[in-house]
Amino acid sequence: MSLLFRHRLLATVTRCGPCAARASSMWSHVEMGPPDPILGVTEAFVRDTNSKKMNLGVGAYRDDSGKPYILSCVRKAESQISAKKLDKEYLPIAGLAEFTRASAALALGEDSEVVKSSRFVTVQGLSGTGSLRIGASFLQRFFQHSRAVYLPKPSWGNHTALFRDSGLEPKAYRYYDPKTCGFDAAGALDDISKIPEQSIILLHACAHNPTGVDPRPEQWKELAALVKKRKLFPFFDMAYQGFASGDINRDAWALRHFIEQGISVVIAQSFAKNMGLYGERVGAFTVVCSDPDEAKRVESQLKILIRPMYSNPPLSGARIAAMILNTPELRAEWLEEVKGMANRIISMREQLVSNLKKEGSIHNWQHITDQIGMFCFTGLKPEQVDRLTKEFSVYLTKDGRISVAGITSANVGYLAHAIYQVTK
Ligand code: PLA
Repeated sequence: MSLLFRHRLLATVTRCGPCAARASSMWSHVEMGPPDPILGVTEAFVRDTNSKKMNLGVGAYRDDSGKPYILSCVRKAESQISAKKLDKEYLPIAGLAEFTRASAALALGEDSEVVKSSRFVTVQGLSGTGSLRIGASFLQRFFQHSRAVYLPKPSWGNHTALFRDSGLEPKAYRYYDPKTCGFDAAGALDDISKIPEQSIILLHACAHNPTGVDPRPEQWKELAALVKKRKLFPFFDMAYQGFASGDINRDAWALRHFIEQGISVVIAQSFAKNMGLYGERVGAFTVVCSDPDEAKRVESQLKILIRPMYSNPPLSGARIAAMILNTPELRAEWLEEVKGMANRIISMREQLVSNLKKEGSIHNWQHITDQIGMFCFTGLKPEQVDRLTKEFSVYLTKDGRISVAGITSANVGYLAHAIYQVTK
């Protein structure tokens, strides 16, 4: 039936119904959807006219004057690229080779046996989200054992929708203990030991979002042993390499430990945060394989998945990241800048706690400094979050997560005052 004919038929049929005027339109059945739990916070923030307003919703790094921060290595890479007067031809389906190779080596380690023996494939993705999505589609098509993906509870809000929309079934394992505002090691091990064998398990490589709580190395070892014993298949989401400790190798330790234990993994990387390339959408998806031949076959199928989605990835951000990763001076400068960002966040955590004490708060806020990475899971209740927003124009997600990267020396006192007022 032609589309036009179907439309007319629908219009005729519905015109006889009770809500004829409304139903005659093509999209009358489309209901208003809710705003995004994270990006919707920014929309509300933008509408607020209070000069003291603070956006601690989205995890976007700000400098100490509250401004978006463009890394100096990024500026230099951009001008070097511009001087080369390069063309703007399509990239290959799998992306810029100089970028994907360097990205894999960054995650797996320069001396990684996997890299040296070429038993991996990395394709460029649209930042972390797009790389996760390629991975989810690949697993949906080729993972033979199960549809279920076990996510830590809580996890980044978008994980559930992302895996569900890719045809997988998100489920959960215990991760966070609200009583200690820390890692629920016993709960996690207990739940993971009951996950059906050969299921997919999602792990945050470092700087867990939203909690800021990571397992300690000996806890990671226990998790790896259990994952191996239960033959689970880990999907590492690595969106914050360098942001947890300021050291890219330290932040990759858990991922590398799993690989050293002989566990097969896939990895989604993002350069949004650690290079400040948010809007450039630079990321990568890697499958660790058993040999180079398998890697070639997996690559061919990844390309078949990508081609009808967006054909090939964008050029400019990948060029910037590749130049930084592959040019020793720029890379050295980048590592310093990552450390600088991580340190400013750590210092804001300390200042927030000392200001809360100064306000007279009697609560134990130690978790603010114990937690790591971009976020702090404050433990604030939804009513307290509402008050922070309504009375103080402090914007954060409903779950009480704050992006510590959005706090500055100038507004940390105001934030502490506001938190004190809603928690005293
Ligand atoms: N994975 C995790 C764990 C993340 O926290 C984020 C971003 C991504 C992947 C995807 O990032 P990318 O696509 O921009 O590379 N989380 C942010 C932003 C920073 C967001 O929600 O989109 C957050 O505020 O949680």
